[in-house]
Parts: sequence; C-alpha cells; structure tokens
Amino acid sequence: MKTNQSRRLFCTDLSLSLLGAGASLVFAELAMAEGAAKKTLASRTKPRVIPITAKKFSYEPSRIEARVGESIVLAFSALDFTHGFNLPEFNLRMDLVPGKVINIQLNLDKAGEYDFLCDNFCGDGHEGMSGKLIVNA
Ligand SMILES: [Cu+2]
Repeated sequence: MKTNQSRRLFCTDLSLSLLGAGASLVFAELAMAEGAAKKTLASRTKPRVIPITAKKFSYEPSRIEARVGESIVLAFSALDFTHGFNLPEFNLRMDLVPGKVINIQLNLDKAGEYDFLCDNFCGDGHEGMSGKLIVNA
C-alpha cells in the first residue's frame, strides 16, 4: 500500500516535470520564431548597398533607381582621382578618395529625379561627369 502510493506520487511528479519540459520547449520555439521575425524585419529595413565607381569622366552606374521609403547606401570607389560627389537637392557633397570606399546613406522619402555631379575639377571631360538618382513613388 505504502509502495503503491509512493509510486503514484513519483508518476505524478514525472508527468509534471514532463509538462514543465514541454512548456519550456514551447517557449524556446516561440523565442526562435520571434528571433526569426526580427531578423526578417531587420533585413527588410537594412539599406540596399549600391556600389558605384568614379573615374575620369563618369560614374558607373550613372543612373540609380530606388523607391520612396527605401534606404540606400551609395558605396563609392574612385579609381583614378579624388572626384567629388555632389547631390545638391540633398545638400550633400563628399570627396571620393581613391583607395577608400566612401559610403553615403540616403533615406529616400521624396519621389523625384535628382542630379548629382563631380565637383572636383578632374580634367577635360569633367563637365560631363554626372548622374541621376531616380526615386520612384
Ligand atoms: Cu571627376
């Protein structure tokens, strides 16, 4: 009688602890799901990196398209000279120094077509060294 009772108690304890283990497994899965959701959200909001080279006398690509609400990073590499990057509508200019990647993040909240140009005189073709950022609605 006494043995039976203790066995029953043991069984109850075991099932309780199994239940406990089950519950923590569920929590672990929830935490993983939450982590995955956060990761997806982060990759959605992570800026899109657009590599651009600058050399006499052009940017490549010279036409950049994006959408309103998008964040982009223009990652410039100047190949032969310290060219400039001037985007007047954004009140923004940078020197593009050879041997460095110059990252410029833009949060695009207004549709439009924005011209950019080299504003460091780099030679005879300098006047034509320009490009266009197109932000589609
Ligand atoms: Cu230039």
